[in-house]
Amino acid sequence: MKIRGAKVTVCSPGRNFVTLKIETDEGLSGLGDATLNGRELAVASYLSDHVVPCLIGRDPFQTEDIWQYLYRGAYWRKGPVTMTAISAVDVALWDIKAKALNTPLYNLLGGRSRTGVMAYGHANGRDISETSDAVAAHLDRKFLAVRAQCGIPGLPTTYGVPKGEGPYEPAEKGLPSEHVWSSEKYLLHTPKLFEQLRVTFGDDLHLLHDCHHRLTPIQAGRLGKALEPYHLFWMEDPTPAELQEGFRLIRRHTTTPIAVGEVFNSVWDANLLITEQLIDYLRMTVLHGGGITPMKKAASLAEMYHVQTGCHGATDLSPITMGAALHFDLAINNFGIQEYMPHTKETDEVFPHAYTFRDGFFQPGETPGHGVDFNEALAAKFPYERAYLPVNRKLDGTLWDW
Ligand code: KDG
Ligand code: MG
Repeated sequence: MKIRGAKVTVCSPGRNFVTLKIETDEGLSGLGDATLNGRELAVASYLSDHVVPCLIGRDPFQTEDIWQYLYRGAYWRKGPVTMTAISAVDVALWDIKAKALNTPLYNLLGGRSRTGVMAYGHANGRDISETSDAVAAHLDRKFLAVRAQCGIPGLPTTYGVPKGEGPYEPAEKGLPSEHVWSSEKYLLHTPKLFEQLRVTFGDDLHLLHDCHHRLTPIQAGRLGKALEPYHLFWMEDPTPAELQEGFRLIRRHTTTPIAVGEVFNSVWDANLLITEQLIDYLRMTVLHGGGITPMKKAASLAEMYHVQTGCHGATDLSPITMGAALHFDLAINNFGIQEYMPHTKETDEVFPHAYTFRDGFFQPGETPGHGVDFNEALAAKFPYERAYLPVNRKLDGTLWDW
């Protein structure tokens, strides 16, 4: 079998997605997601202008060699644009291979290691009572794990909290909006949220929280310590992770488990975090982490150091990534949890998929490949729309992490 061609499509059925379809001379095709929130067109160009011409005529079964060709062969290594593009190719090739062998993808990754994939949903609210209602709504839908975020008194808007009606979507149409931030107000308020959630919902529910890189390590240590009585499943992205050593300081002060890595694109972003056991969950995905090929290796390294996976699964990861991630989650031994945010109805129609959710767990489905399709005709009705993540400033105007 040979790769005959590949096509990149950018569409916006509610938000922007970049999709790669690789076609073979035997009529089989595979799909990969190449979406990089707010930088979609850069990855589309990287693929069509620089990668697709190099794929023609190659054997799609050579997933390892093609991955190395695109990674080592480019000379310029890593970076979110490069690694998202490589991932799209890698996931599409694994999809072709599984389809050719007429088996669901998880069978090529080790087979089933569990009966289902536990996922957490997002409960957001403008205040503690609204967040509490959102947690209750997740329990009604049988979620066993919920991430809780809420507005902070004294701040007009907060990350993770929808501004208007409807579900939360991190990117906003047009140029970036601006949020205001105060770590001091956040640190005072957040323990009150979790105290109330434990009083209302008891001890069994898994509760998670995302700090979104906004704290210094010592502030993160303080928050983790304050949250210990509420035994969180994890505290996510407590501090920016470019300085991996910074997590030593957090670890010295708290036993609250730490998850990090949704912005990582290589195992080299997490080597110290893993080998020094500075984190408990690695959030890197098959999308931004370069595909299934390197994620298998990253997960194996993590397994040796008691680190589990907790793949990023926000709305800017298309259903193709969700499908591929669920096969990966089902197969590896050190799976921890999978994030889930519902896509719009239009997105689900553009990407019909085999995965299903029931009683707290996802199933990737038994369709050969990763089980996610792409309706190109429908996608053409939703052209690209400029959209960005908001930027974040401290009360005095200093640009801060968001
Ligand atoms: O692209 C960025 C979003 O996916 C991110 O803001 C969502 O932090 C996030 C999360 O944990 O899902
Ligand atoms: Mg996050």
